Amino acid sequence: MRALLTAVASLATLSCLALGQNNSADSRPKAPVTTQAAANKGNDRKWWKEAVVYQIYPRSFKDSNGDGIGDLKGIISKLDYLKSLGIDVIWLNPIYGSPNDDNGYDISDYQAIMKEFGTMQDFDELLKEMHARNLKLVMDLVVNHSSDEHKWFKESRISRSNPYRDYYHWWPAEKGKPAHRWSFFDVNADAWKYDKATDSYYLHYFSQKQPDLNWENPKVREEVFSMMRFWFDKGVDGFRMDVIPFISKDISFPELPAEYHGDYIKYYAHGPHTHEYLQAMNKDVMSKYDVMTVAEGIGVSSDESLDYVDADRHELNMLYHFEGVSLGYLPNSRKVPDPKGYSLVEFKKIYSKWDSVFAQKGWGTVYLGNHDQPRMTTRWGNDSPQWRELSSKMLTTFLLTMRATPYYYAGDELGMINIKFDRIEDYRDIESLNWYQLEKNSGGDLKKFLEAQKISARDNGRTPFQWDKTTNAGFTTGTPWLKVNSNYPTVNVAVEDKDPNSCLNYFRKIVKLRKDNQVLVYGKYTLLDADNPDVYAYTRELDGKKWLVLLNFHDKAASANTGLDLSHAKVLLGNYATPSRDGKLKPYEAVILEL
Ligand code: ISL
Ligand code: CA
Repeated sequence: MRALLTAVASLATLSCLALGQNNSADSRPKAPVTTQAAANKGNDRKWWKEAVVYQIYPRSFKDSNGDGIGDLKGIISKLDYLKSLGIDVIWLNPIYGSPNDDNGYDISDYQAIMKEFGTMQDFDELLKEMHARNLKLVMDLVVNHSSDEHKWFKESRISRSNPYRDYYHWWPAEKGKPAHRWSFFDVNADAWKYDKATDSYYLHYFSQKQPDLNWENPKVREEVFSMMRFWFDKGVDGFRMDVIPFISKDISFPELPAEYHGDYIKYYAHGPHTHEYLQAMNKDVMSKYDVMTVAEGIGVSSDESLDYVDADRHELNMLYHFEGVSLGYLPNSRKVPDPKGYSLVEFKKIYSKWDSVFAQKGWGTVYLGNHDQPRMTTRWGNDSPQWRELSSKMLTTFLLTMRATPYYYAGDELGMINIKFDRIEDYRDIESLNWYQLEKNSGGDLKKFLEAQKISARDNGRTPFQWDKTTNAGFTTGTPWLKVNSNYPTVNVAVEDKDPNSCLNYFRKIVKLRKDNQVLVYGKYTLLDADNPDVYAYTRELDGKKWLVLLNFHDKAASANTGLDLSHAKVLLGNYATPSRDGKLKPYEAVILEL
């Protein structure tokens, strides 16, 4: 139990995600790049550094056929909207064949499209139409595990001598119970599942329907690499790599080494061959295409991140850390928010530290929302009617002005907020359902658990996208797979499109500002007034240009003490009609000044 609690704690201390983008006008298949060394030296400029990545959770974006589930045709029908945002890259969560135990993160066919989402023909059309609009497509690569319904696993479990046996991690029962491993999504939090057919246990870091692939087997690596080439040959522009730091395991499966002190996530991210496998992947696959890659940097600390993204190492381009999004949860809890809120001083420290990691080499990412996170406005801003729009625009300002590729989550441009379900029956996410069961089995306080989930549950970020004020926000004509937020009559694309001061139009403006001004991409970042508990202040500098970003994270007026002369400052963008020019900020005020 103690191990379980610490592991859950370490989960809470993680944070989650992000991706990058492009600017080459287009075209597939891509010409092989020269040499990786020439292409990727030091701090060179790259399309994916200059990109704004926009993440779509396909299940929740737009349903074209009334079955209540978003699909590829739905996305195709909204490409002009996506283009209108000014973004460059779209990252799609998994759209492959899947029985949907974990909404597509359990893949049964890596080279097919999920039935609910459409056909390969729809996919080809989507890619073609995106490229015609100069939008790049990044797919999700989920290769730490497959579905138990994948052909490989079905074969693997038949007999100990099956040719696919070593595609997964098996432990023969006659050797006794294997050393404990913790599982993210298991009602007993146990990552070993006994399988009668061969009297053996198999490993599943995630749900029982997500067995871990055995990367120590060269055949598995070759299968994955050839599958990646299949998608790159189609013209896909990159991969976001799901829990990629977990792929390599010590297959003797020893007791947890003492140095990890019950911190399974950290242990999982420190397998013996991770970097060797990523280098092989780069050499055999990525180096042959002009594509971008971003790791879900789960379990990776700031001082290890360059091992993944230093161009000289020929592994990946970017990584998204979990330190930022983990702030403000109570230790040893299932993402229970600290009643005192989070400390802005800590927040600034974390993002400034991560900026400094990539000051000379590699490249960073920044995000506040994704499909594993609650809505950013609820979690990091203020979702009350009075402050929703202002705080949401303030957070958008932060994301679009950092020296890192922004990964912006669909719906955040509208200022969407958490749905805050009262009942467990409304949840669909395996994580919440499983944790509820764990809580119940251990006699925990279910009411308290449900209160915490209103802030932190993943389903808050997965409710249907809000298009207009018609039934179900125009997402579906049927019954949506997850309830629609009741604020949809006012928070939606149709309404915001017409309002020059909406969150949506603010997002469009700031994306354009970033795209037009490389100072926001490559400019040096300097944190000012670090101890100010209310204001996040920083400058960005490039080629003689100096811009100042001031963000008030709280609902009271606050002043920034930057020590800079603001008398000639010019306002470039702000979230109030009359933006502050003197460093005295209104509640949740955001302003970008040219000095
Ligand atoms: O959100 C999380 C941490 O706050 C975890 O729930 C999450 O499982 C973890 O970050 C790993 O995430 C990725 O792999 C999972 C999948 O459920 C997530 O959606 C995915 O992003 C298993 O494939
Ligand atoms: Ca559908």
